[in-house]
Amino acid sequence: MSIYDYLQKTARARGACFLVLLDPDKLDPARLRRTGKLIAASGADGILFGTSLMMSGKIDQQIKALKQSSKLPVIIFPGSAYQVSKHADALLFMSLISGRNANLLIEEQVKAAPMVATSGLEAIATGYMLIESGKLTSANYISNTLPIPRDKPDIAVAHALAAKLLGMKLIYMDAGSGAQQPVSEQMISAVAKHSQLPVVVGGGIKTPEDAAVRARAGATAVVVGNVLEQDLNLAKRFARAIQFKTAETRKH
Ligand code: 1GP
Repeated sequence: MSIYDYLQKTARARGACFLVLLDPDKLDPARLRRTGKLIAASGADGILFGTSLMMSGKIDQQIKALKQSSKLPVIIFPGSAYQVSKHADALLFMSLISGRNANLLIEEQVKAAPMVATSGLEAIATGYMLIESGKLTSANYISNTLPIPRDKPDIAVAHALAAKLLGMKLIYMDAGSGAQQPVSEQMISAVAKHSQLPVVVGGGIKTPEDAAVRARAGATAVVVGNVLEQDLNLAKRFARAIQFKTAETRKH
């Protein structure tokens, strides 16, 4: 089964998928396998791997070690054309559609395309939107773009519809890593309902309650990064909150 189908099937069964975001620049090489094992033991549905900067240059080894430590799919969430590795299971082939920076709308994709095409990776065409989050995030600064205002779901819907008409298969709404405020449930439900595309949401999700609200609003996958970098033991609680159908089945 493709990763794209796996994400949708898992979301239908569990409520939403729980994806843990790992930043290659912050990974301790000595603990990589242990990190992978802990994530798998938490009940997560997959690992997203990527960063808006990239200092490490060792993504092949890092992804290999993660793949050896668990059966979870590793999906690359690239900040640039350099973040491609054939050892992953899939790659979000993203265009930053909320911005008007030609470099991130199409240029990085042109540079990466030959490598992605020969890698054998499943490339998931993704419309990536940055949503205003209360403070300047690295993603906004590095991308040199304006985010979509957080209280304007109609603007987000128009972007998602354009992405769908252009043939994109997935929408990622991101408030940016460490965002003050995560994407609102109103915006998530509006985009999911009108686009009928699977929606991934992340950025600034700090508690299982924050995550549960976003899963129930109609996200196909909820991404948590920063908070788990501080304490990976919290991952189990996030899994239970995001996979709300599983928890409901357990109660009955
Ligand atoms: C950022 O969506 C991710 O691109 C995750 O954000 O690190 O704030 O959880 P956090």
